[in-house]
Amino acid sequence: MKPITVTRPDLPPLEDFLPYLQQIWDSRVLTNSGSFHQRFEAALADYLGVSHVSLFANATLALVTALQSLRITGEVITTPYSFVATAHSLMWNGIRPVFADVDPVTLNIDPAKIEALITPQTTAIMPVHCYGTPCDVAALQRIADDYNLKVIYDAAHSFGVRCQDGSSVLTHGDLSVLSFHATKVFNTFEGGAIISPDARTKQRIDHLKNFGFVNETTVVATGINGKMSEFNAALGLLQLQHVGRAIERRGEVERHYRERLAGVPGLDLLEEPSGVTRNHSYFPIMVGPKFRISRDDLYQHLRDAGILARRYFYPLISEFPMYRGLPSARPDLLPVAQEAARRVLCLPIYPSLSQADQDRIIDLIKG
Ligand code: T4K
Repeated sequence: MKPITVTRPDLPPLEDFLPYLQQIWDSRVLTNSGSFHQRFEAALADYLGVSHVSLFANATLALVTALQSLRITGEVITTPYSFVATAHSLMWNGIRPVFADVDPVTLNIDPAKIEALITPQTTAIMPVHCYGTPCDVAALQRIADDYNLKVIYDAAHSFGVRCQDGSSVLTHGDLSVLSFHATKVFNTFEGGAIISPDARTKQRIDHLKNFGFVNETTVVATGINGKMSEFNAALGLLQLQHVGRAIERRGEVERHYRERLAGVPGLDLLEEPSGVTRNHSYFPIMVGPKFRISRDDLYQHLRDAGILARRYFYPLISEFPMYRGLPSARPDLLPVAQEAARRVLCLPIYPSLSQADQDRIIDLIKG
């Protein structure tokens, strides 16, 4: 039997994409801000309800560039409970990550833990809207305002997420970074974007992602090559037509898990944030000591049956060799993140997951 993976990319019918490819073949414009790049940027801004989008080849390059664009240096306070690219983007800029523990309900950075970590070297906060659950953006902004810090959101999981007031979660902080990786709710194979609040910031980011070029002969910064190609942009344009339905279908998968897994002894489900328009990007369960087997035994039990659930995010970023020597990486300083990493298991969730397969996963979990 074919394994069931934690996710399976959603793709449009191939024949719908062929006319887009034909246009690329005809024009021979493959990259460097061609017409698909421009159209996708505009369509995406419109879809997401934001004013300025800069497309990137992936979210990691976008994070590195976001930090460059705001000239962030010194120390940045961030979460250990994320994908390693969050902290790596700091290291690529010679910035020291300072890990703050997470909130036990949302698993996002806990604003109450931040102030004690601020030093004269602190220049910014880099929170993650983990699993697409919005951070406490108001509390984070208050701290940033009090201490004159920038806020750069790693919004890799947050495509299409809207706050209680209906605004896009991407409009908070100084910059937000999206990922369109194959494993994300919305994919362009590889891809990412920076959402900026104004045209000047977008312009600086657009220079930085194109080697610092302003025109044929002027280079204003030590930029990088972070551009998205026409292939990825064309796919993104087409994917926008389907993503609404894909998110709806993910919602149905999540509802079914919640119905059938509610009340299983030793299993906790994350609270659904009230009033938030969600994207159902991940479905984490927290396996506690009262569950009939350990989290790792459950992971293996599912694997043996061809169900490839994943432990996002275990190990914590702060446990990897390049981070574990940092003073803020001490496990006893990060008890909530430690426990989440020990307990979490992300179950398969994607639009084409059949109810029969889902029921098989649930039955295996329930034993
Ligand atoms: N910040 C955060 C908070 C992130 O979560 C991420 C990425 C980033 C930043 C960086 O974004 P990018 O630079 O990637 O745009 C995956 C992804 O590679 C990574 O993008 C993602 N987070 C992370 C949470 O998950 P792996 O090592 O688990 O991927 P992999 O290859 O094991 O894929 C998982 C499953 O997905 C596979 O078992 C099968 C399925 N799959 C995967 C790929 C790549 C497919 O069916 N098709 C595919 O093409 O990291």
